Amino acid sequence: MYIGFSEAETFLRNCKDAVILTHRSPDGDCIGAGFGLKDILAELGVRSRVVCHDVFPARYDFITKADEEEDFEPQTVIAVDIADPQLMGRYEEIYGSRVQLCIDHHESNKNYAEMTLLREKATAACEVIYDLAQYMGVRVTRHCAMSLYTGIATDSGCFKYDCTTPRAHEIAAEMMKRYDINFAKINRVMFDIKSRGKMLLESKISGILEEYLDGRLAIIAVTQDMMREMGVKLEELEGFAPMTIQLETAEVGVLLRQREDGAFKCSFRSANDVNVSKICQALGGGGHAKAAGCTMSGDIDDIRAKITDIVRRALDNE
Ligand SMILES: [Mn+2]
Repeated sequence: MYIGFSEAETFLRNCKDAVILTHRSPDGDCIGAGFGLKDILAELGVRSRVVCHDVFPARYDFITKADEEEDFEPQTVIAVDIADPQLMGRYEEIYGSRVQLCIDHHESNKNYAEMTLLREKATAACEVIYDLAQYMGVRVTRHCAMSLYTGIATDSGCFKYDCTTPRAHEIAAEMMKRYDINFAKINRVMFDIKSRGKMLLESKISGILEEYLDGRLAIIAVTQDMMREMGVKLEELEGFAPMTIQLETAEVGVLLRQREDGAFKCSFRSANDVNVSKICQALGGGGHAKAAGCTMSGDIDDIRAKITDIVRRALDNE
């Protein structure tokens, strides 16, 4: 059932001992939304714990390492920024079918929760959570503001993707004025700095970018062997997907990252009009019109062929 702010407020004010689920391969938005919501629940006197299938990357330590974990048996299950229970990883089995409240902004949301607060136009789940906090009149702490800002900044590509709403800028401005957040440092950590391995990989990656369909499709495929060779972990390749559509002819770009189990995590980006959310939904995934993802298993050449075929058809239908 889709709900609005007032039902979400009633639910949050009356819940207790909540587990907050974030998606696997966690990004700034699900991490910021999870910990931002945890702060808001704390203001309401509700204990909560943020969980994820994967370890939170170290660059988010300023968000994730803020307080001591409390031990309790969850009575409430909340999901943030999770369009599909599959994205919960090992938590799907435990909580996937009993999520009470989902707060999300993906048009591909599967409506799997009892109640879903979905704002498809929002830049980030963090934008929805900030607006909800304002609606509820709950105090937003500086840590909460930094968490939510991080989600909005990362999902908007530092306010430059066209999913960026006027509201995202307004919230960023409010956070600068009211909470004195260190936005320059956050953005440097999120967008500018990289490990030496990643810098080396970046130069290597420019060399392995493959062009298909007369350059209208660009694919970068990084296997486990390559990651080992370069000394980088899969999560350090977060943020490489936009590189695929830096190629001036590219309409669609795909970053393929091989997981340890052999399957490929596929991150699609659209430069212009191709809706990659639709493509990814056809491949069992989902996301946004210009940034979406799915998982594909099998032989890398077959995956390339399948992607080329589906992108060709999407371009033909334009
Ligand atoms: Mn998001």
